[in-house]
Amino acid sequence: GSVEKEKTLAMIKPDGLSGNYTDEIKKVILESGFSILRERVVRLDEDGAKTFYAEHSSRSFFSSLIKYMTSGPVLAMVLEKENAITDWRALIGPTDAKKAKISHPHSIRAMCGLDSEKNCVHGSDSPESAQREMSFFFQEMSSDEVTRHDEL
Ligand code: DGI
Repeated sequence: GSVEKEKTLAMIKPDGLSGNYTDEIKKVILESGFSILRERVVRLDEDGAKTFYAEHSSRSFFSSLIKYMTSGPVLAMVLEKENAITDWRALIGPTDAKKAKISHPHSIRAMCGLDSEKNCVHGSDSPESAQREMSFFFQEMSSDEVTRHDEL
């Protein structure tokens, strides 16, 4: 039978793009068995960044986060493999890149992140977030296409 595949939204944040980490990160993605189904470079405006991170709107770091996320272009990607959501989160490592360098030295955030805000990459944290975030960046992906996990 066919392997159950799952999709997730990955993003290389402004510091990752400006620091020229894209090729290195894509190499890790492909070597880890993910397919990159779609990719798009986007310059988020303030409204877009606030929508993407709406769940954090009451946090003390929100305005700083929005300023950072609008400081330069990001690269959004749809990744696919079995257990894509969990496996991509594991690969990127903990939110705080400083801690990641100690506890998860081989993680992507350890490789290219700076701290708890400028942490280089994003990964959806649940199937619901993945669906919302893929639709955010790739409006042409119908919710059906986003939720179907068994094609190919
Ligand atoms: O899912 P994560 O990106 O690992 O982490 P999250 O959903 O808790 O937070 C979303 C983003 O918000 C995170 O990637 C960077 C920012 N952030 C989280 N915690 C802090 C933070 N930014 C600052 N300045 N300080 C924080 O404690």
